[in-house]
Amino acid sequence: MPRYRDLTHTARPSDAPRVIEPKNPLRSVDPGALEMLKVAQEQNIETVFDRFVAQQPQCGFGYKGICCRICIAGPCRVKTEEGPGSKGICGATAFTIVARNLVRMIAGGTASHSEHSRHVLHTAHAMVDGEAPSYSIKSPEKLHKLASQLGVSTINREDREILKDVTEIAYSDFGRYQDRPLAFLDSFLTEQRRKKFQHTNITPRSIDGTVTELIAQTAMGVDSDPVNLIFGGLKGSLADLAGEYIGTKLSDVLFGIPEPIVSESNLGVINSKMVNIAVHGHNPVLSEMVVAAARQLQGEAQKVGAEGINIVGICCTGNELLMREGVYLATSSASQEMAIMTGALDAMVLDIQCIYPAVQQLTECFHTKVVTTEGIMKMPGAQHIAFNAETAMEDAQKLVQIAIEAYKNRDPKKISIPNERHNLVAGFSIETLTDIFSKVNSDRPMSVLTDAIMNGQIKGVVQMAGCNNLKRPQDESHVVILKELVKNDVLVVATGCSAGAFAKLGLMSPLAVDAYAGEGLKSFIRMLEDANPQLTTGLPLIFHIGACVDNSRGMDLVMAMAEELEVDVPKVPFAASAPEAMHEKAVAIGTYCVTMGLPTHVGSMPFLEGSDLIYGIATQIAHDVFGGNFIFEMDPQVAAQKILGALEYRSWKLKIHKHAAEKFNTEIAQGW
Ligand code: BF8
Ligand code: SF4
Repeated sequence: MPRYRDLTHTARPSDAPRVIEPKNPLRSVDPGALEMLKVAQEQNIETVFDRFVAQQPQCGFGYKGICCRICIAGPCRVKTEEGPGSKGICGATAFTIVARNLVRMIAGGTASHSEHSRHVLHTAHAMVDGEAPSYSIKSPEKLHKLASQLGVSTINREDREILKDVTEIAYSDFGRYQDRPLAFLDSFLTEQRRKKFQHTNITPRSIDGTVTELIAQTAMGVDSDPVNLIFGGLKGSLADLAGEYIGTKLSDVLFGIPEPIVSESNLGVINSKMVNIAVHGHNPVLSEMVVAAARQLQGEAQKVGAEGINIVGICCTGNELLMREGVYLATSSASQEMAIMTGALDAMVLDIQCIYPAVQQLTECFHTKVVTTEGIMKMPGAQHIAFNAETAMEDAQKLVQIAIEAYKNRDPKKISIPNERHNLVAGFSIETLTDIFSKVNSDRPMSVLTDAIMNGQIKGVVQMAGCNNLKRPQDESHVVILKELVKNDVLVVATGCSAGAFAKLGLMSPLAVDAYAGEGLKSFIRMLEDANPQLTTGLPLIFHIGACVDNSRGMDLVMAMAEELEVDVPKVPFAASAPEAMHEKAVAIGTYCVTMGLPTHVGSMPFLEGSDLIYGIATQIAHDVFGGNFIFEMDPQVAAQKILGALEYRSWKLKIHKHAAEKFNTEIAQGW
């Protein structure tokens, strides 16, 4: 009998409620947000916390995914177990309706990520053509590496020429007509994953084409086969991964590979003596320019009596700037309104995604100027300045000037900045991690990580990602799971608003290693520090690998580990967790994590409980076919145990298979 049995893929979630204390508006564990919430309550200002409570209880049909609005004969709801009420008007049953709704979420997430990446791609392309003079190739090293991955020649060629070829490949990945796999996706898969995707017929042919196909497949009267629908969704999730990969790689080429950098986080980074500009959204193409323009215009701010200009980040554009420029991360998704409520935020510059329409509504009470910049993202009442690659620096300067003007209208009586800020170290690209490992073993850097797992010093790697979702208190699940994992010697890499939670609460600092890491993890991190005396920042408890699109970095990491271990991904002791998943993007990411072969915890229940069949596919059949599976668990303590169980099972099995292969001089068994 095996010592461990991984039961997570057959387990139902614990009976923890889907929404805890639904009528309690105190829904955060972030002290900065809680302090602002008091101000909001005193001044009778409505926030996301009030609106969450007002929505309770949320629609039971929606929760289960059994409401269909795909055609206007509907909305149809599956109301009974049997008879005409058990189907929609067209006869669609629960499994079809649940599957279609889920797949449309994946298509939405894929469209979102790829639209972001397309913007980075357009900028790179415009730069190559000499039409985006404010941008340059900051990392020729990354460009060359990417070119060689894609089979683009670099010999005796100018960097711009190389980038031109790379952008053309990326464009054809978005909209190719030929029947070929996506070049960016294909460039980093293990051979076994590539074959698995071919055999299961989920290799996407183009990103845009896949999104369109999914919308068509899920339209009224098209696909009603739940398995075919879900496999369509899996294909969509791989298109999502390809889109992310393009975004991450090209952002690194244009703005530099992130390197360890010191910064601070939480609302206390807003400075009452300076002009404060928050960049909020996802796209570094805009925010990098705002940072550059602010550096140039410090003098203008001094003319209006400020000490200078302070750029702070919110959500993923905050993550992008944090890891490349050391820009302070003011706050994360659920507390975005709180930045305005400090009364000291002069402008909020927006690009796309995760931006509450409420931020503009709040400016009725505060002087903050809200400015939108992208054609697909406008807000009634907000100013719009179209941001173009051709005129990027002038546009960014205009945005900064708006903030400087707004500074003059500040009401000192309304200023209330929480005294909450924490030091952190961010900026861990795969290149940086490899570099750090190479100081221990220069021939096989990744073996430093995999050996530590094989000899039991650490239990494995968990990639913590995803949003805030107020079904539980903001950040609580991220933090509870993290603490349990690191106490049990798991190496954690983090992205998005999960990274935001750790940054805001002081967990992303070298000091947190002593406070929270188990002995094995502590000794591993200290060993890396000792081998890297040139790293003046020290190493943090959690390795921040970026924004949500940078979940692709995690996939690079797991591929490198798989290669080092000579196995496919489902055998690598690596798991993913989105403790507070919220956005459609998170559904797409979670799905590709499972498809790539990872145990993937999700802490907010997606809308699939209306069909046992779909639930079973996500949690069991996925495991049989791809080696990855969803672990739906709302209770963070229980979730942490399930994730640990999945890691232990993998390393236990891997050790046995490695041992057997050595003993009998055979290949490592590839089963999972
Ligand atoms: O893209 S983690 S709430 S900000 S969707 Fe949004 Fe979720 Fe935050 Fe980053 Ni990602
Ligand atoms: Fe109802 Fe079918 Fe139309 Fe959906 S597609 S709304 S189930 S009739």
